[in-house]
Amino acid sequence: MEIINSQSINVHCRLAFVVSRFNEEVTSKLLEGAIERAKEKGFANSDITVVWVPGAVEIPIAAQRLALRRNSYGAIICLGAVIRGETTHYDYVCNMVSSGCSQVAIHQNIPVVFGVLTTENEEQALERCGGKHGHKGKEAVDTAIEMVATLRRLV
Ligand code: INI
Repeated sequence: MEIINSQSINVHCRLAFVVSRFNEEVTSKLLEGAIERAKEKGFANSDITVVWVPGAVEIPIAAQRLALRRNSYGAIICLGAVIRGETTHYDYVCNMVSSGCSQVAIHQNIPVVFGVLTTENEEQALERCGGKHGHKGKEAVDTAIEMVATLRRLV
């Protein structure tokens, strides 16, 4: 029996973050926690690239460009916050960012971690970046590391 389970296996690679500026109060917290977790896991500043984009809709094209820098990054971590209360095109924004990120992952063969919050209001978003619902930025880094380790074994 072959079982591949790379949970809590550490890896070394470079990490790229794409972060949207829309709802920056939330996304800056996502990024701060994510970088903190990466440092805890042994990543140095020189291992980390951060690209800011205007909104969640712009995340996939930046992720795609990063993926096209072949073998530069083990994973691309996308961080954003789409809040229904502030937009009438919430569903369009959610669909564009989620399907765009998964297309980059599949077509460019690189883990693209979806750390984009989709919530009804800002309070729910803040609860997910260091509040009672944990920290989705930190979880995104954990997911990235596990997927890099797993995919290294699936060659
Ligand atoms: N972008 C977000 O990241 N979050 C939002 O909640 C949001 N709202 O509310 O509209 C949002 N809109 C901007 C969008 O991502 C694009 O930047 C814009 O449509 C230009 O393409």
